[in-house]
Amino acid sequence: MKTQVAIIGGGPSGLLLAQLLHTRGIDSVVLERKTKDYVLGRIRAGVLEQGLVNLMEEAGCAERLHAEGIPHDGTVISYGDELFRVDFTEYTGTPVMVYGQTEVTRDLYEAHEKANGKIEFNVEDVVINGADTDTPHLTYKVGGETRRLDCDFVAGCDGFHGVSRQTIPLDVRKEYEKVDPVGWLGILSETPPVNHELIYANSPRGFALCSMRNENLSRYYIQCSLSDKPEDWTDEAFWQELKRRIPADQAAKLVTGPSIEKSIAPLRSFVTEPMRWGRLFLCGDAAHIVPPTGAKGLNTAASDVHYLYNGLCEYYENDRTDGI
Ligand code: RFL
Repeated sequence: MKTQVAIIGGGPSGLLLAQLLHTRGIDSVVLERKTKDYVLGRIRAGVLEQGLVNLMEEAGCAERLHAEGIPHDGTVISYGDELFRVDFTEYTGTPVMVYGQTEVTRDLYEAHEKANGKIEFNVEDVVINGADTDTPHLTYKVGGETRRLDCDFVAGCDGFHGVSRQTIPLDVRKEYEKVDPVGWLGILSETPPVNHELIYANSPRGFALCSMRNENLSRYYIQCSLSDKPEDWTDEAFWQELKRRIPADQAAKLVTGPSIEKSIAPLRSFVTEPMRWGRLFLCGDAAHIVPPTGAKGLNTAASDVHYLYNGLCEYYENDRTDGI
């Protein structure tokens, strides 16, 4: 098989890139290690900055986002019982949009399917060959059968645990990492959010975040010990601890309920360079991750996609290489 841009990873970076390239008539094939259901089931980001919203519009995938997303003009920081509001719209001129990553991915997959975009699921053993030549190709397995994909460029959108970054030789690659000595326990519950904007709470008992996905779906987090397991925390224990970390007036109106998802994420900051090696380009979590506390990961991933997409358009449309 041959394509112009081979995309490894069918997460938001990979699918967004594929969809944007499609709008400009540039062919791509996405290779995804997991099943579609698995990818669409992952609960992650929920705060979209304007740059990502613009890209979703450009990709023709923003209709539902505008209908169902909740624009937020600001956010609240609390310390003890004190609240301090930061007005994004006043300071930056743009709000952020609360819309789950699961929904972003779903919209991208729907658009990709509609456009007859090429994607292979359940791929194994992806190997990037000749990334430092003008004729790279990938080999991979599906159901035990080895396949080959020739391409002009490889976009490594395969997240932190993918193969793309590992392909860059160690004498070229530099990695910087900081692992914070705490965990980040998050739950999702079908309850109305405690506040109409996010509350980032600094308390002597540890950090907490009150976030949401929609009017009846809340996402709450508390800092926990790195050795904790999600099953160590009953829903009741979680709610009690959250209430101790947020201002009393917020705790009093917090609506609790059963969790429908509970997980602990490590808090890690990581960046690798270079992000380009020959014809291989890293995008998103493959190149850098930030702790989910900052709600930045998906947005920085989208920024990478923006630059790579524009560089590739310049290359294919105007025969220019300065963009890439
Ligand atoms: P992803 O989402 O990890 O997708 C990578 C895809 O590549 C596939 N893959 C492979 N495919 C083929 N061959 C291989 N060898 C492969 N290896 C991996 C994987 O199966 C997967 O489908 O990376 P991508 O696309 O760069 O997207 C990055 C974002 O997912 C990530 O930055 C955000 O989720 C981070 N993040 C948040 N970001 C925000 O901007 N706002 C938030 O509010 C926010 N909250 C969060 C977050 C991340 C969290 N994590 C990771 C636990 C909350 C949490 C809890």
